[in-house]
Amino acid sequence: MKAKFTPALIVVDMQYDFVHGSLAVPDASAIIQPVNSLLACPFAIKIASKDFHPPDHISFARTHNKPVFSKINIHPPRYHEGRALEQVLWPVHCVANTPGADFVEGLSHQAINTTVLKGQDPGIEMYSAFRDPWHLAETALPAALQRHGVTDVFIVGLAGDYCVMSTALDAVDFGYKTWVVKDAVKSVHDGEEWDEMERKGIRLVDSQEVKKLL
Ligand code: VGL
Ligand code: ZN
Repeated sequence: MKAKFTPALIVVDMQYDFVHGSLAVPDASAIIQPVNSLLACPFAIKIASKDFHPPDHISFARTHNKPVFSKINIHPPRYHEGRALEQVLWPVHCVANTPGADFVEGLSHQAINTTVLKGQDPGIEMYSAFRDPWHLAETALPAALQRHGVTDVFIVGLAGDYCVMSTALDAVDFGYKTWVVKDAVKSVHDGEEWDEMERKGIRLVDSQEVKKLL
């Protein structure tokens, strides 16, 4: 008997600020076309995430009067358990309800069935589209995947070394067969994220191979 195969496409943070704006990922506009070609494919569900921060978000250097790209330790919110995590301080980016948080121009966003927001709590950084790093709260993504009986998730978008990798690692933790489409991802610093994902059982593929699976 053929194993059940219900694929979901997860489009991570294809937003103005990560392509052309304050936190532009190198060469990010080059993945708009490959992402669009996957958005035209017959996935059971196509979900996008949006980074969607308040103006005083904890991940912004401005919030702390510190230099951009310096690092601090951040703790779980008051009354919660969990260890401190090292946090890179970013330029202000993807402020909720501003143009920087919009989908990048040219993205086939009409093909997206559901959009999940993340990073809305001022005190919590959230790279994964599934949940916060201390696993205190989930976005709408886990429930949406479950509702559609998804078996396999295919992840594309920005940034490979932050939100894409965290989302892919959580997809494995949630029990999904997890694929990252390499030619539809760009990173802030291209480096060890690929090896780390492969070590965790994530399958790295290119979009031509994905189309043959669908
Ligand atoms: C991201 C840095 C800060 C990402 C989000 O989408 O990878 N990176 N916030
Ligand atoms: Zn962010």
